[in-house]
Amino acid sequence: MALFGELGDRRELEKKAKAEGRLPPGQSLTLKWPVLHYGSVPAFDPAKWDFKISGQVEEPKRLTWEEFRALPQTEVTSDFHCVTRWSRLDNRWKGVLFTEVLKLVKPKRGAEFVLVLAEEGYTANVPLADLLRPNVLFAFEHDGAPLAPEHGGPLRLVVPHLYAWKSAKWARGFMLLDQERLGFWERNGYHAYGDPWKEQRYSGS
Ligand SMILES: Nc1nc2c(c(=O)[nH]1)N[C@H]1C(S)=C(S)[C@@H](COP(=O)(O)O)O[C@H]1N2
Ligand SMILES: [Mo]
Repeated sequence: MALFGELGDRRELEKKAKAEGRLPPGQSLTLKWPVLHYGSVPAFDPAKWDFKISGQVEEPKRLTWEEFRALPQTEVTSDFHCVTRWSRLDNRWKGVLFTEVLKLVKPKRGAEFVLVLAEEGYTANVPLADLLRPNVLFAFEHDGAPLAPEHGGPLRLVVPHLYAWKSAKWARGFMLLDQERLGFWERNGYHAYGDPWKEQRYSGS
């Protein structure tokens, strides 16, 4: 009977989330946390890991794992919407705000676009202005526990107001650009921007 109990809870919570306007159109609520990515989970070696900021900056920057962990840390709570139609609410993330990382470089004029770079060549494009929001961060903790490797540990980007493919797992840096360059899923048919509230799922939608 526990199963019916769980289903009942989920439906109730989904109704509530809808009523509160927290569920974008076409999304359903999940209480679990699905694992979704292309390719395999990369191995993490703190001695070899680095984080690189490149492109349209006065001077490129490289941080070691130790240096990245020493940056000021913040906790934010946000909702997570996957284009495959599940949403997970109230995720508690801890990490380093994008704005904090950006302080380490001097962007050139016209650097309005970002290509986020992750392990194994995964990329995601996001306008710089979107990454400056106060709840966008590179996270290494979720709900009080270290981010599991399958969820992007040791470090993932979290961009709550866009579909979750923008929230690159296994992030290793980003490139500032003066022209938009499409990321991995965006080149494969997903929307260049990906606003879940406008259901910008696929390019042309
Ligand atoms: N590096 C990388 N990050 C990725 C992906 C991926 O394929 N590779 N998939 C994205 C998609 S489509 C989603 S829904 C979320 C899923 O995150 P989760 O597995 O932690 O739920 O990760 C995003 N980040
Ligand atoms: Mo997704």
